[in-house]
Amino acid sequence: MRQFIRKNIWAVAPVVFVLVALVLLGSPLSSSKVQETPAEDDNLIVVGVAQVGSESVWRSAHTQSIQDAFTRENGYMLIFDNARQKQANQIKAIRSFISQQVDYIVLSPIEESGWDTVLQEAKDAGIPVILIDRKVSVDDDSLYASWVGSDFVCEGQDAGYWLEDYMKKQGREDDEVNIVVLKGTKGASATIGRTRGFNEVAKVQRNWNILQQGLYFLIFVIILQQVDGEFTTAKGKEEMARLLDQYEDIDVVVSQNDDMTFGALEAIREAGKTAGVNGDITVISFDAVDAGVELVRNGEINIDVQCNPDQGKYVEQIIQDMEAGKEIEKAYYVPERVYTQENVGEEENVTEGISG
Ligand code: GYE
Repeated sequence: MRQFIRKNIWAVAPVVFVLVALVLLGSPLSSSKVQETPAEDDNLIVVGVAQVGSESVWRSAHTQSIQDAFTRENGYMLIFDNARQKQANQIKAIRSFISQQVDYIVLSPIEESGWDTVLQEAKDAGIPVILIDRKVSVDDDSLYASWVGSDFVCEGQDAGYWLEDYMKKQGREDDEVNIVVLKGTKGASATIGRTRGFNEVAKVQRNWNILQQGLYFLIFVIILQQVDGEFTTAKGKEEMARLLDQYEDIDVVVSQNDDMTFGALEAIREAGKTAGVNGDITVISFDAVDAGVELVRNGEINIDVQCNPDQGKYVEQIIQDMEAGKEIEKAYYVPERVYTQENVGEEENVTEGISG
């Protein structure tokens, strides 16, 4: 009998142990305590963000502003995806946000085209999409709720008007001016807008100069050469080196972001030339990240057109407004300024807040 009991105690011991453990820990069979999300998570707004990548200093600041805005303390659960410069990755991220049934999707689209299908899928799932930074070109505008970003055309125009003015001030308005343009990612709103804005101003100058037609008395000549620098320092350097090799006499480089400018400046140095205020080549840049503004201060960059990366808080405000059932605008522009050597020390004179 004793032997029987000893034998059977060992047989039932694991079962008893499991039962005791279940009672002590709370049984997953009888209640849902195990792995349950903390109660307060139920109230968090879940936001899936599809970011372009981390190609530039500007992009890092942009990502930071998003992460600062969508914190737990502010009431959010942020699911952040870095697409590493591939539209296919962004589309995949959006589909995963849809299957996770997030409350909002925030998309910084790498390029403008190719979004109709996936944004329709988000719409069908009832998930509002808010665009940040760049835009999409879709047949149906109702595929996104709103957009927050920069006026890229205006940035390009600012660069063009500055150059026109600079040439006049230097008494060089009658000179031939050879310009090269380092363009950003193909098909991206920043590239399209900055190019369009600058070309608008340049085109007017071109009217004075149709050199090929032999009108030599029309004296202000702009020769534009535009190449892709993909918004990276490495590509900016490579393209600038190639251009310096190809063209003896480059007067101006328009570089569509600071990272490409940093590369271009290296290439200029390596070619034995000088850049900036007292240099051989006038340098126009975009973004105005801290290191860019520093180069304006020391004269290596002539003008840096600011692109404001601090956009997360505005998207967060849009979501709050949507939650409160308020009307929202289709587009919001962030405040921006232009840095030149003359004004670089001055306080920011931009107004806070966005304009619709
Ligand atoms: O200028 C560049 C970045 O879309 C405004 O993308 C953005 C641009 C920015 O990589 O540095």
